[in-house]
Amino acid sequence: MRARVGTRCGYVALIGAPNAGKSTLLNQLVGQKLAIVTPKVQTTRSRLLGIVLVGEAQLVLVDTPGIFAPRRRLDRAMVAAAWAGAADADQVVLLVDAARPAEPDTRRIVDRLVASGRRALLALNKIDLVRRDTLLAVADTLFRTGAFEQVFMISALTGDGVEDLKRHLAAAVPAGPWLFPEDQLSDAPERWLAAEVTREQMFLQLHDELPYAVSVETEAWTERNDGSVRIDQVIYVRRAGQRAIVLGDKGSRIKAIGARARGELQRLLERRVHLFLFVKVRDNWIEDPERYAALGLDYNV
Ligand SMILES: Nc1nc2c(ncn2[C@@H]2O[C@H](COP(=O)(O)OP(=O)(O)OP(=O)(O)O)[C@@H](O)[C@H]2O)c(=O)[nH]1
Ligand SMILES: [Mg+2]
Repeated sequence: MRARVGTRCGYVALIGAPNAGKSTLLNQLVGQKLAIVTPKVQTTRSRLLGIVLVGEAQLVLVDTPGIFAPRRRLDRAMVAAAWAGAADADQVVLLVDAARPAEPDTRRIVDRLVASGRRALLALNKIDLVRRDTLLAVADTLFRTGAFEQVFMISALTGDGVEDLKRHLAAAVPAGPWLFPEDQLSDAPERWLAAEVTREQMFLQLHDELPYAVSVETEAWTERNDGSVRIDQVIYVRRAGQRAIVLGDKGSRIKAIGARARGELQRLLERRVHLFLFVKVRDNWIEDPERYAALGLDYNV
């Protein structure tokens, strides 16, 4: 890397209740879709870095799982990953869905921030859905908690207000050398991003509890001479009945999932992709330490 003067660099954690728009904001800030986004809660399961240059500043954005009251082991591991992301960061941005500001999850996070004495930036998100006077009232109520240094009103979806936040972050991270090469977008291996793309389709195309019973891992990645890549993935489900639903009538569901995921992968990798999906029943994947390691989560929390 070329030596530069006047550089700044820092970690910026994006935290918030499930569905607040953290992953959408990460993608908007990076200018490319890295993190998967769905209308369902608890889409993100582990930390993902998105890296972006703003003038002489390198922002290392940390997308985290939504913070909620954990029950299952997987939920506890996700919440621990979210708070760990915040603890390590130079700046913390709390995203709040402006249309649902009174969510208990948001309340809990604000209380914990106040207790820790750590001040965050408030990003009131989804302003495209809310009337201006309502927004101001919501911002005022949240600001009075004392948890925040400053308030930003944004739409992570349309990009409204995001430049402002980006500039503020660029000025707020500490002076110092960049931690990543200037063309690096993420710390996530392509194999992991590819598994996420398939998991996104599971969330979009399956209903009820099923997306939460699913885990996806890339098993093999084979470069072909013609420049294309063959990707083999395993979709873990917990019961035989779930496998039947994922496969669908005469394999129609898995075919649709594979077709959409393959399209997304070709866009992400910018080349031809051959995608092979296998559905395996592993009743206890949700209690299996090896699966947690594959997800980048800590099993023992
Ligand atoms: N209208 C509107 N929708 C948004 C905005 N930001 C995000 N969304 C939508 O909100 C839903 C959740 O977005 P995500 O980015 O997945 O939210 P998240 O906070 O990462 O969710 P988890 O990973 O489940 O914690 C998706 O349907 C997004 O398209 C916004 O500014 N405006
Ligand atoms: Mg997310």
